[in-house]
Amino acid sequence: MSPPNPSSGTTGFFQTPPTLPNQYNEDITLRRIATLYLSPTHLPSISADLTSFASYILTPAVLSHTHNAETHPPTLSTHSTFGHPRSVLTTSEGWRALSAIGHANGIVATAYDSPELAHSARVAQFLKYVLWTGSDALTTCPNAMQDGAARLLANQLKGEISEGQRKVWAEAYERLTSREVGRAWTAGQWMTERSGGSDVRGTETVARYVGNDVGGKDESGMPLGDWSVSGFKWFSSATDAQMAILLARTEKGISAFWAPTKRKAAGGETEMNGITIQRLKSKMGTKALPTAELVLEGTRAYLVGKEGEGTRVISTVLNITRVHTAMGALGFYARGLAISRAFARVRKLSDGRTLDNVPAHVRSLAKNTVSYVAAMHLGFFAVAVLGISEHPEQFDAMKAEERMVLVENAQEAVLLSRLITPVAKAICSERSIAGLKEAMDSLGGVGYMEEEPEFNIARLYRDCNVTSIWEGTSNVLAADVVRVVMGRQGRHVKRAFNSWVKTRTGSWGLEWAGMEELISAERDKLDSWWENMDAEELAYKGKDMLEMIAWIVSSIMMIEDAATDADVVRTEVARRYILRKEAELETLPGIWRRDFNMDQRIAFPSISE
Ligand code: UCC
Ligand code: FAD
Repeated sequence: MSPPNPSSGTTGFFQTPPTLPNQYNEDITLRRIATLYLSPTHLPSISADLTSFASYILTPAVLSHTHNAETHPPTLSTHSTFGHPRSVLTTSEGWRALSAIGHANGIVATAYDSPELAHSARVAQFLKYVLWTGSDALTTCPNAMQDGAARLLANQLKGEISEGQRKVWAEAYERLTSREVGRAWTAGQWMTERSGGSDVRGTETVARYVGNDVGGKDESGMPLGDWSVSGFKWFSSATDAQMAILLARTEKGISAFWAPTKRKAAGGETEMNGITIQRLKSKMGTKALPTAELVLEGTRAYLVGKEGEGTRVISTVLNITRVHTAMGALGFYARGLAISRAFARVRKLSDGRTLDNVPAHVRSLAKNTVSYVAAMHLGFFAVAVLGISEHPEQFDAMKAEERMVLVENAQEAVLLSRLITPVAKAICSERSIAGLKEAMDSLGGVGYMEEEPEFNIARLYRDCNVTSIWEGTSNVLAADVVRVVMGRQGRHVKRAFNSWVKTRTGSWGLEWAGMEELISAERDKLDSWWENMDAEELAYKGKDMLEMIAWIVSSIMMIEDAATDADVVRTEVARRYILRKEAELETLPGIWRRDFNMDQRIAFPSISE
């Protein structure tokens, strides 16, 4: 037999490119979560919107923005040709286009302008957010702080503030919650300084009261604030935002401030509001995001909340941005797995099999999928209780069958939200990073390549890595949970969690008895940690505690999901997660093919049209 013709750059074997299907239709976990949390009244219209959005964000037009943003990082001009200092930040066209898509599609606004959805507006918002994250290039970061700032201002507008301040913040709130491109604002969150990001007590930025007589207007013609802030901020990601919430030291301690980033100069032209961008950060990922160091010199600002209570005040922003971080991480993970599935459907071995028929490969994918499903359930439970905590009266007034979230009342949801938010932020981030690494490996060398915006898992992986750092590292979030369970509200939070677990596990049929026992045992163990350890010991074991809480919440929600229709595959996913190692080891010799068949059903759910 004569040897075959040699391959060349243009002849021989070429891999069939994968096709990414509509992610909302294909990702059964997303669709089941939508069904679990959205009432039958709202589900059809939201699902239709998500389906069309999921198609749109995979179009070449959108992905070209992603590619442009990723390959054209922001630039900073610090001086003019003639040597005058200036801070001219230029972001890419792609970045600006993605930001506009986010605003127009209500990535933040959905949580504020959909009163008919009440508490489930948050679920609708974050279903879209998870889809969007894979195509976006981190415009969700300024969006996250925009959302946190909107919630903070909404709360402030309900309280006693001066008429002048009310006017300024009402305008800001309206812009932060707008879908109108050009009118909508994003926000920065300036907490971290060289002295510390986890611990902000060493804040060296100082605010001085200067009163109202100083005058001056911001870019939109509103009077500038009555405080003057000076200092240095070590990390500012939303550097192109129109406003920021920041921390600064006053005579009474650390205080929170609201400041526009631009103002009118004496000659009427627009200038920075006493802000100089010292330099842009050089980062592993989040390349399109203009993360910078800022020098503040006489930045005019309004005090938010009480002087000296800045950390508590800004925690409203933190709790929202932490949910965004969890959801962003899951969004990267979701897209990574979607790419992994698409690739496995087309990549052929020399024996003609595609990877979705290769048992060892499918087993890895199935394991990764189980971890994904668990993290998604944890994240969306955090979203659901956040939503209720923002609409307590409506929730309590609803009939049980309309609520769709399995908690007793709004008060329980508020307490659970305080406990679950840091857990979800830490665990969803860590799981997503690990899962994306595996997803990347599942494409072999192609997984490490960056050319195709549609299949760039390397970018998703780089970007996802920041999620376990910003908005609090995992140990710092564990310390936050210690603060919660040991603090003033600790007794109520622990009682709410224990009662929620008991109610849920007590509501299942006999078929779940074995699982119920395991979950109850873990809850008892957690409770004994809470009761018998002091704060120091609990913080020492903090990450283990996060894992325990996450495991309990994920297990419960996975069973609730599977139990809605006794779905065989969802039941097996829950079983595998809950039994952990045991489920992997129990396979008896000779019956692995049965397990492989289930692996395939877990990893490759059929596409719904
Ligand atoms: O990283 C950042 C932005 C990145 C971009 C994000 C984009 C997201 C989208 C992603 C898409 C992919 S901004 C920087 C974030 N920085 C942090 O997260 C800081 C981490 N450190 C902490 O969380 C610390 O726990 C601190 C700084 C919040 C608190 O430290 P302290 O000074 O020890 O605070 P205290 O004294 O314990 O707490 C002061 C008060 C207490 O209330 P009172 O005064 O009533 O006793 C606390 O209970 O604040 C309350 N408090 C909270 N309340 C503290 N944390 C919270 C909280 N999370 N919720 C409610
Ligand atoms: P440190 O606080 O010095 O922490 C170092 C290590 O010590 C960590 O592993 C941490 O877990 C550990 N540690 C610290 N304290 C404790 C403790 N009490 N218990 C146990 N372990 C502890 N910040 C902003 O304010 N605004 C932004 O827009 C912003 N954007 C960012 C963008 C990017 C890309 C990055 C990477 C960071 C950004 N940050 C921003 C900063 C970020 O929030 C901080 O980096 C983070 O909170 C950690 O603070 P640090 O860097 O000072 O680390």
